[in-house]
Amino acid sequence: DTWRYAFEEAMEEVQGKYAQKFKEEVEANSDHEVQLFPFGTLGESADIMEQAQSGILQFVDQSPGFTGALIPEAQVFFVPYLLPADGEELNTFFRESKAIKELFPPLYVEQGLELLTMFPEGEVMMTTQNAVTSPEDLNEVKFRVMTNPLLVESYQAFGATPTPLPWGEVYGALQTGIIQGQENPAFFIESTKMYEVTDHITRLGHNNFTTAVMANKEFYDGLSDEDKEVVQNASQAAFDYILEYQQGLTEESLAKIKEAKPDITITTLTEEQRQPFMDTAESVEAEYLEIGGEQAQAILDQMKADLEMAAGSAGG
Ligand code: 6CS
Repeated sequence: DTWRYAFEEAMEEVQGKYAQKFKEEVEANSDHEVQLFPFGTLGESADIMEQAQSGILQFVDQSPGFTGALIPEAQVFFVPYLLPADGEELNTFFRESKAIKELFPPLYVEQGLELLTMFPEGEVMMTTQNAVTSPEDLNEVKFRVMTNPLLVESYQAFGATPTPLPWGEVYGALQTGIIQGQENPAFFIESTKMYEVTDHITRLGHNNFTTAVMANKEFYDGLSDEDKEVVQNASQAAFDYILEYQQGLTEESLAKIKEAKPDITITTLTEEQRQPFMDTAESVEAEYLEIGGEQAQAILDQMKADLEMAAGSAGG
């Protein structure tokens, strides 16, 4: 069979690299073929998700940034400063999280999806047209966020005017001044040339970009045990590969940006400058419990337990 797999990024971006590895593994270990559909070939993130739910696609990569309306619990990834900045710790969390492996899958099943994996795509940074060192600097800044209610809350708490938009509209909206800022990991800022339409990059350490890969549930349930194993093994191999692939990627991407645009500023906020942003975490977390669905509390508690485990094992 030919299995169709769509994702939200280009072939040579992180989701594309993951998908290529998944394809390679499936094709090496079965008679199936995987056909890849990068961003733009089948529509926006919301479109490919619908196609995966309806079974037109067998696999989809959609980030929780867009899954919030469908699975409100997935908004937990937008509580600021919840995920650790440390790479080792972060990877351990994603590798072993019980929230991801046991609590999230039934929520995806309710939407007709088999959750295969979640993985990090790098430290999220702001790129803006004016410099940002405090929430005051975001006053009146229309800041693009993914279409996720909790992310909107978070940027409101940061002092900005959050503007949810699908990805395809972001470059143009910055160019025409409809928005004045957006956030993304460094590799994506570089590859999509966000630096052409913004002048300042701010690292406030508030998040890491999480994404998720799923299969259509009916399709997955209909596979033989052998094929299910092929899919699971390919997911695991691609997961290991993508963490490895990203070693050093943030700094390399920032260096490329600096080379392409020498007068861009790249500012890492000090602890003191971060404090007012960190102070919003409590209220955003409370909001998550309000709007994060029935399992919000259970997910948050388990995430925190998983993060503590990751902190312990990475340190020791
Ligand atoms: O900001 C976005 O919408 C996009 N950012 C990344 C890193 N991947 C896909 C997503 O659509």
